[in-house]
Amino acid sequence: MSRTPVIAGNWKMYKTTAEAREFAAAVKNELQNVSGVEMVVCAPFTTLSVLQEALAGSKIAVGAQNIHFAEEGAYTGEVAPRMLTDLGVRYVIIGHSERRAYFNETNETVNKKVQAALKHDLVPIVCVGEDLSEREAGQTFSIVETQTRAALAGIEAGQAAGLTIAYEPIWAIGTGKSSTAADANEVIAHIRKTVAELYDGETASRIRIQYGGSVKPENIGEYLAQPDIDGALVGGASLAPDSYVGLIRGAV
Ligand code: G2H
Repeated sequence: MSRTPVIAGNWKMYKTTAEAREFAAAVKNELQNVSGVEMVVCAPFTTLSVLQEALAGSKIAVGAQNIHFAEEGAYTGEVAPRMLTDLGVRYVIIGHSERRAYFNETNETVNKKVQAALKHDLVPIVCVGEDLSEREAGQTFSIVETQTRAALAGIEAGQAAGLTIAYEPIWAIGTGKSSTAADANEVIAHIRKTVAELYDGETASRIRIQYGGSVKPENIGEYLAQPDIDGALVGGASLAPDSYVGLIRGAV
């Protein structure tokens, strides 16, 4: 089955509302005629509303970088799924390694967040990936398999097929060191095999699995040429409008 690639920018903790508006104005017309690729920008909560407005009428969807799993409640500083859908947000990154490392996210909270996102028709971009010591110990496959199984626990096949997984080896994030396309494809194929074991071949052939970690316009084509890689989650190289446009052009 052919899967439409998803290219998602992850702005992390960058950009004010004015900078977000400027970005949207610069990319909107440039990318108006693009087809065959889904374009997403995952922005800080404070710029989501402005981006939704500035990108209205374009093919670029807006995503968040986190959610809380509760419907609402006394959770100071948190944002509920329906607060995102209220803005028209479509995607949400869940379990990024920076959140696992700095904000105590676990496989269990990732699963709760995936369930909450799906309940509200948000498309989760679920991040998995090993760190350097795990890679050197030959544990890459078992780490991503454990994370994938945990993230998808209790999720039905139909819903699993519609979500996106991002394989991001932690040692390649923001370091300039990227996994080779062939190595990334091998790990992603293993994640797809895990999905097939959890559900069935049909679900595994529909779910989209991105690569993330120092992707840029110059190397995105190599990743997307691999049979199992269905797009990219891009941090640093998604911030400048020219670079974001370059990523999209490199993907089609
Ligand atoms: C990995 C990636 C985006 P970068 O975190 O999720 O960031 O492309 O800067 O390595």
